Amino acid sequence: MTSASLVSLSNNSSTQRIADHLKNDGAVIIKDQVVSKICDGVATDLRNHFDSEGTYAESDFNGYNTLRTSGILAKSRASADLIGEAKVMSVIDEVLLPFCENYRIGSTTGIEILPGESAQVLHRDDSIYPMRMPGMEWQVGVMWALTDFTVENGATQVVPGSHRWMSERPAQPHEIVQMDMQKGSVLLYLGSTLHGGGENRTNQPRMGLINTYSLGWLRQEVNQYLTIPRDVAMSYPQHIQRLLGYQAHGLFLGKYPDDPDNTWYKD
Ligand SMILES: O=C(O)CCC(=O)C(=O)O
Ligand SMILES: [Fe+2]
Repeated sequence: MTSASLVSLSNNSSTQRIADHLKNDGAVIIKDQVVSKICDGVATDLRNHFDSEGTYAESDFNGYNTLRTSGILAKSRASADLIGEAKVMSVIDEVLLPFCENYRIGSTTGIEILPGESAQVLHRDDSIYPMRMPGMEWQVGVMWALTDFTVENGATQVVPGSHRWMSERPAQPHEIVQMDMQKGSVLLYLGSTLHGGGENRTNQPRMGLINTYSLGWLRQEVNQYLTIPRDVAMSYPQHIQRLLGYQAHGLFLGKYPDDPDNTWYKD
């Protein structure tokens, strides 16, 4: 196994190459995966939400100089181009489909780190699930840069290789990596990889959108059925409906009467 580092790959890299880095290193960046216009559209849609409700989630974990807004598909139609982005989905397929038939959105969260915010505690997003099984991943996190991310303005900190640590210990400073990524670039990281928001030492905000995707037989981090009104969910293309959870896992788990794919369910 090669040693772990965080690499930034060009957007014409193969799905396999990107997935290999994600699995080996615990995280990987794809540069310029979408045009900045898409990010600007999402940022514009979320602006009012950041301003009106962005402080509601303040906490020791989330910070007190960071605005957050969630349930993004109810707030930004443009976000579907990021949440269901084809290349990212193909990479997640490689990581999660060995362990499930389909996967879904766990959470969708806009995060604006304001000037003066300190670094977030390093954590594993999959600690919401009360067990770990070495070699098996529960979820993948995807952080889209909606503005340029820099080491100075709070680019996400990552500890490459930490998904393989067998016991808990604090990361040493030399193990923590922070990399710039331009608007439209995307950081993919395993649910078991230590990471956290960076310190913002500039006078400009840093805005990103984190979406998590978890195995289809796990409970979703955020209950999407009670978060995204059903008529809004149904107004999206089918691949987005599926990601929200409108699909069974196999024939039996999560079945529902009007599932277009599951004609077996007639109860
Ligand atoms: O804002 C970031 O860069 C990371 C935030 C994060 O990891 C989290 O809130 O779980
Ligand atoms: Fe996180």
